[in-house]
Amino acid sequence: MKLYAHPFSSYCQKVLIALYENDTPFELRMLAPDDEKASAELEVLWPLKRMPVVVDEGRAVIETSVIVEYLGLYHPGSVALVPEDPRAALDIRMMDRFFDNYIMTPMQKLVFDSIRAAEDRDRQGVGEARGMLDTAYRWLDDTMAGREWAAGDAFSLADCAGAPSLFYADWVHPIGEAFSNVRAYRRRLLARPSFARAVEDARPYRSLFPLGAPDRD
Ligand SMILES: N[C@@H](CCC(=O)N[C@@H](CS)C(=O)NCC(=O)O)C(=O)O
Repeated sequence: MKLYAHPFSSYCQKVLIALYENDTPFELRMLAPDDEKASAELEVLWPLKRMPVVVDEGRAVIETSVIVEYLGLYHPGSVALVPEDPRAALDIRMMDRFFDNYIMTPMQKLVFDSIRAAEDRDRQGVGEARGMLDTAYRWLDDTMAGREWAAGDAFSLADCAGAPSLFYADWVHPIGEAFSNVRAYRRRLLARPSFARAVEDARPYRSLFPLGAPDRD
Protein backbone atom coordinates (compact mmCIF):
# COMPACT_ATOMS: atom_id res chain seq x y z
CA MET A 1 0.00 0.00 0.00
CA LYS A 2 1.31 3.41 -0.99
CA LEU A 3 0.46 6.66 0.78
CA TYR A 4 0.89 9.88 -1.20
CA ALA A 5 1.40 12.41 1.54
CA HIS A 6 3.53 14.96 3.31
CA PRO A 7 4.15 14.50 7.05
CA PHE A 8 3.48 18.17 7.85
CA SER A 9 0.01 18.19 6.27
CA SER A 10 -2.86 18.03 8.74
CA TYR A 11 -5.03 15.75 6.60
CA CYS A 12 -2.08 13.45 5.95
CA GLN A 13 -1.55 13.21 9.70
CA LYS A 14 -5.17 12.14 10.12
CA VAL A 15 -4.42 9.05 8.02
CA LEU A 16 -0.92 8.52 9.48
CA ILE A 17 -2.49 8.28 12.93
CA ALA A 18 -4.81 5.52 11.69
CA LEU A 19 -1.89 3.65 10.10
CA TYR A 20 0.25 4.00 13.24
CA GLU A 21 -2.59 2.89 15.54
CA ASN A 22 -2.46 -0.54 13.91
CA ASP A 23 1.16 -0.62 12.77
CA THR A 24 -0.19 -1.03 9.25
CA PRO A 25 2.67 -1.36 6.75
CA PHE A 26 2.76 1.20 3.93
CA GLU A 27 5.20 2.97 1.66
CA LEU A 28 5.28 6.76 1.84
CA ARG A 29 5.31 8.54 -1.53
CA MET A 30 6.49 11.88 -0.31
CA LEU A 31 4.74 14.91 -1.84
CA ALA A 32 7.47 17.47 -1.29
CA PRO A 33 6.46 20.97 -2.46
CA ASP A 34 9.17 21.08 -5.17
CA ASP A 35 8.82 17.48 -6.40
CA GLU A 36 7.10 17.84 -9.77
CA LYS A 37 7.24 14.13 -10.56
CA ALA A 38 5.42 13.18 -7.36
CA SER A 39 2.91 15.96 -7.96
CA ALA A 40 2.25 14.69 -11.51
CA GLU A 41 1.70 11.18 -10.15
CA LEU A 42 -0.80 12.58 -7.65
CA GLU A 43 -2.64 14.47 -10.39
CA VAL A 44 -3.12 11.27 -12.38
CA LEU A 45 -4.57 9.56 -9.32
CA TRP A 46 -6.70 12.47 -8.18
CA PRO A 47 -7.00 15.48 -10.47
CA LEU A 48 -8.10 17.68 -7.56
CA LYS A 49 -4.60 17.09 -6.15
CA ARG A 50 -5.61 16.99 -2.52
CA MET A 51 -3.52 14.86 -0.26
CA PRO A 52 -3.37 12.24 1.07
CA VAL A 53 -4.27 9.53 -1.42
CA VAL A 54 -3.83 5.82 -0.74
CA VAL A 55 -3.12 3.40 -3.56
CA ASP A 56 -3.86 -0.19 -2.68
CA GLU A 57 -3.78 -3.04 -5.21
CA GLY A 58 -4.12 -0.54 -8.03
CA ARG A 59 -7.07 1.28 -6.48
CA ALA A 60 -6.83 4.94 -5.51
CA VAL A 61 -8.69 5.81 -2.33
CA ILE A 62 -9.38 9.48 -1.65
CA GLU A 63 -10.79 11.55 1.23
CA THR A 64 -9.33 10.93 4.64
CA SER A 65 -12.50 9.78 6.41
CA VAL A 66 -13.05 7.23 3.66
CA ILE A 67 -9.39 6.19 3.76
CA VAL A 68 -9.58 5.54 7.51
CA GLU A 69 -12.75 3.49 7.03
CA TYR A 70 -11.10 1.68 4.10
CA LEU A 71 -8.12 0.75 6.29
CA GLY A 72 -10.48 -0.72 8.87
CA LEU A 73 -12.19 -2.86 6.21
CA TYR A 74 -9.22 -3.95 4.09
CA HIS A 75 -6.32 -3.79 6.57
CA PRO A 76 -7.93 -4.28 9.97
CA GLY A 77 -5.82 -4.38 13.11
CA SER A 78 -6.46 -4.63 16.82
CA VAL A 79 -7.69 -1.01 17.04
CA ALA A 80 -11.09 -0.53 15.36
CA LEU A 81 -11.34 3.16 14.55
CA VAL A 82 -14.97 2.87 13.45
CA PRO A 83 -17.08 0.50 15.55
CA GLU A 84 -19.18 -2.19 13.93
CA ASP A 85 -22.35 -1.01 15.67
CA PRO A 86 -23.84 1.45 13.15
CA ARG A 87 -25.32 3.63 15.89
CA ALA A 88 -21.99 4.02 17.65
CA ALA A 89 -20.34 4.59 14.26
CA LEU A 90 -22.78 7.43 13.56
CA ASP A 91 -21.62 9.36 16.66
CA ILE A 92 -18.04 8.97 15.51
CA ARG A 93 -18.75 10.07 11.95
CA MET A 94 -20.62 13.09 13.28
CA MET A 95 -17.61 14.23 15.31
CA ASP A 96 -15.30 13.48 12.38
CA ARG A 97 -17.40 15.80 10.20
CA PHE A 98 -17.36 18.43 12.95
CA PHE A 99 -13.55 18.47 13.07
CA ASP A 100 -13.08 18.53 9.30
CA ASN A 101 -15.75 21.13 8.53
CA TYR A 102 -15.58 23.47 11.49
CA ILE A 103 -12.00 23.22 12.79
CA MET A 104 -9.87 22.04 9.85
CA THR A 105 -11.60 24.21 7.22
CA PRO A 106 -11.34 27.55 9.04
CA MET A 107 -7.81 26.67 10.20
CA GLN A 108 -6.79 26.03 6.56
CA LYS A 109 -8.46 29.30 5.54
CA LEU A 110 -6.20 31.23 7.92
CA VAL A 111 -3.08 29.40 6.73
CA PHE A 112 -3.82 29.66 3.00
CA ASP A 113 -4.84 33.31 3.26
CA SER A 114 -1.50 34.12 4.87
CA ILE A 115 0.42 32.93 1.80
CA ARG A 116 -1.58 35.09 -0.61
CA ALA A 117 -0.13 38.33 -1.89
CA ALA A 118 -1.14 41.19 0.43
CA GLU A 119 -3.55 42.63 -2.17
CA ASP A 120 -5.35 39.30 -2.57
CA ARG A 121 -6.01 38.67 1.11
CA ASP A 122 -9.60 37.97 2.07
CA ARG A 123 -10.23 39.99 5.22
CA GLN A 124 -13.87 39.10 5.47
CA GLY A 125 -13.24 35.38 4.94
CA VAL A 126 -10.49 35.39 7.56
CA GLY A 127 -12.78 37.15 10.05
CA GLU A 128 -15.49 34.57 9.38
CA ALA A 129 -13.00 31.73 9.83
CA ARG A 130 -11.90 33.12 13.19
CA GLY A 131 -15.54 33.50 14.23
CA MET A 132 -16.22 29.91 13.20
CA LEU A 133 -13.28 28.67 15.26
CA ASP A 134 -14.51 30.60 18.33
CA THR A 135 -17.97 29.07 18.01
CA ALA A 136 -16.55 25.61 17.30
CA TYR A 137 -14.23 25.78 20.33
CA ARG A 138 -17.17 26.78 22.55
CA TRP A 139 -19.38 23.96 21.27
CA LEU A 140 -16.57 21.44 21.57
CA ASP A 141 -15.78 22.56 25.09
CA ASP A 142 -19.34 21.78 26.18
CA THR A 143 -19.37 18.54 24.20
CA MET A 144 -16.08 17.29 25.67
CA ALA A 145 -17.19 17.79 29.30
CA GLY A 146 -16.76 14.37 30.92
CA ARG A 147 -15.42 12.76 27.74
CA GLU A 148 -11.98 11.31 27.24
CA TRP A 149 -12.25 10.87 23.47
CA ALA A 150 -14.39 12.70 20.96
CA ALA A 151 -17.11 10.04 20.73
CA GLY A 152 -17.73 6.76 22.49
CA ASP A 153 -15.35 5.16 24.98
CA ALA A 154 -12.39 4.54 22.73
CA PHE A 155 -9.99 6.39 20.45
CA SER A 156 -11.59 6.51 16.99
CA LEU A 157 -11.74 8.06 13.53
CA ALA A 158 -13.11 11.18 15.23
CA ASP A 159 -9.89 11.53 17.23
CA CYS A 160 -7.80 10.98 14.09
CA ALA A 161 -9.55 14.10 12.75
CA GLY A 162 -9.51 15.95 16.08
CA ALA A 163 -5.77 15.62 16.65
CA PRO A 164 -4.25 17.46 13.66
CA SER A 165 -7.13 19.93 13.36
CA LEU A 166 -6.84 21.12 16.96
CA PHE A 167 -3.04 20.91 16.83
CA TYR A 168 -2.80 23.47 14.01
CA ALA A 169 -5.94 25.45 14.90
CA ASP A 170 -4.37 26.30 18.24
CA TRP A 171 -1.32 27.63 16.41
CA VAL A 172 -3.33 29.99 14.19
CA HIS A 173 -6.18 30.88 16.57
CA PRO A 174 -5.23 29.92 20.14
CA ILE A 175 -7.71 27.90 22.17
CA GLY A 176 -8.42 30.22 25.10
CA GLU A 177 -8.04 29.20 28.73
CA ALA A 178 -11.83 29.33 29.09
CA PHE A 179 -11.98 26.21 26.91
CA SER A 180 -10.30 23.95 29.42
CA ASN A 181 -11.99 20.78 28.14
CA VAL A 182 -10.71 21.40 24.62
CA ARG A 183 -7.21 22.21 25.88
CA ALA A 184 -7.15 19.03 27.99
CA TYR A 185 -8.40 16.98 25.05
CA ARG A 186 -5.68 18.44 22.83
CA ARG A 187 -3.09 17.45 25.46
CA ARG A 188 -4.48 13.89 25.58
CA LEU A 189 -4.25 13.71 21.80
CA LEU A 190 -0.62 14.87 21.87
CA ALA A 191 0.15 12.12 24.39
CA ARG A 192 -1.42 9.42 22.23
CA PRO A 193 1.57 7.47 20.77
CA SER A 194 0.20 7.40 17.20
CA PHE A 195 -0.25 11.17 17.09
CA ALA A 196 2.97 11.85 19.02
CA ARG A 197 4.74 9.88 16.29
CA ALA A 198 3.05 11.90 13.53
CA VAL A 199 4.03 15.14 15.29
CA GLU A 200 7.66 13.95 15.46
CA ASP A 201 7.60 12.95 11.76
CA ALA A 202 6.51 16.49 10.96
CA ARG A 203 8.85 18.35 13.32
CA PRO A 204 11.67 18.82 10.75
CA TYR A 205 9.22 20.71 8.50
CA ARG A 206 8.05 23.32 11.00
CA SER A 207 9.94 26.06 9.22
CA LEU A 208 7.47 25.56 6.33
CA PHE A 209 4.57 26.81 8.45
CA PRO A 210 3.60 30.10 6.79
CA LEU A 211 2.47 31.84 9.97
CA GLY A 212 5.51 30.69 11.94
CA ALA A 213 5.34 27.64 14.21
CA PRO A 214 5.24 28.45 17.93
CA ASP A 215 8.02 27.14 20.14
CA ARG A 216 5.92 24.44 21.83
CA ASP A 217 4.18 21.11 21.18
N1 LIG B 1 -11.40 16.61 2.25
C1 LIG B 1 -10.05 16.24 1.97
C2 LIG B 1 -9.13 17.42 2.30
C3 LIG B 1 -7.68 17.16 1.96
C4 LIG B 1 -6.87 18.44 1.99
O1 LIG B 1 -7.40 19.56 2.04
N2 LIG B 1 -5.54 18.28 1.93
C5 LIG B 1 -4.66 19.42 1.88
C6 LIG B 1 -3.42 19.16 2.71
S1 LIG B 1 -3.73 19.23 4.44
C7 LIG B 1 -4.19 19.66 0.46
O2 LIG B 1 -3.98 18.72 -0.28
N3 LIG B 1 -4.02 20.91 0.10
C8 LIG B 1 -3.45 21.25 -1.18
C9 LIG B 1 -4.26 22.29 -1.87
O3 LIG B 1 -5.21 22.81 -1.30
O4 LIG B 1 -3.91 22.57 -3.03
C10 LIG B 1 -9.69 14.98 2.75
O5 LIG B 1 -10.29 14.70 3.80
O6 LIG B 1 -8.84 14.21 2.26
